Amino acid sequence: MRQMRNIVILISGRGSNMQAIVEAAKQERWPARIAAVISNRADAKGLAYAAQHGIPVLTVASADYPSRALFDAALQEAVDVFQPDLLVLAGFMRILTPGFVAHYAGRLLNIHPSLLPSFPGLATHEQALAAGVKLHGATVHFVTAELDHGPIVAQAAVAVHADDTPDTLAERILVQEHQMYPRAVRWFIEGHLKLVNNLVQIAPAAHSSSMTTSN
Ligand code: NHR
Ligand code: GAR
Repeated sequence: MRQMRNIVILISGRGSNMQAIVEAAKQERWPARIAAVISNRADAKGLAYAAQHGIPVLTVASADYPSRALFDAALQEAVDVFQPDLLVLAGFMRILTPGFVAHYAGRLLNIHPSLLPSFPGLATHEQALAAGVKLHGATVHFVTAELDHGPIVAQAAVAVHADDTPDTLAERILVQEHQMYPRAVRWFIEGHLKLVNNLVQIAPAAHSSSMTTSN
């Protein structure tokens, strides 16, 4: 039997992407365990789901730390207890310091709710509506020091409707996120994802063994 990989997931809120990953790992019998779910906020709703599913949960409260460097040091210490092969940001809302990002280089993924490189940062659905784009979506990327600029792993697009609000758009994109993010995490766990000249390559075997996204 192949060695089980450890996945640690960082959240700040609802945790629906974390939940999608937990469910896919179980249903598809990944050679991986969700070793821990860690939040930077004690009130993150997603912690209850993870705890109910027997996953170790803990909070490292960013509000308790006087600087980003001190918070990231505490977070890194908490994460490394679980010896992660992969660290997954799932609705995690704190910008991470270059030192933290370097420690997890090549094993740190994020899902961002826009078609990068358009609309990095916060309030992406408001940004998309203000720009009048007809397509919007989400991007899975490796995390680098430069916010929302790391190598792109996968993207899913949805149509923007004339009567969309930020909430209706977010809801339509979230459906795609829940399909795309577990698939990307699975590719990584199975060793099908690699970085070549700072671009992501995905082995053909990974593509053919799972659905492709289309809208
Ligand atoms: N850190 C680095 N270094 N690089 C990335 O690409 C990162 C990152 C940390 C988080 C997620 C990202 C997103 O997908 C992410 C990518 C938070 C903010 C932010 O401005 C921006 C982007 C992302 C996450 N956070 C505020 C801060 O001062 C706090 C906002 C809040 O607490 O509500 O950290 O969108
Ligand atoms: C998701 O749409 C995710 O892409 C986005 O927040 C939502 C989190 O939902 N992430 C960010 O905005 C990161 N800054 P979830 O907690 O239910 O997964």
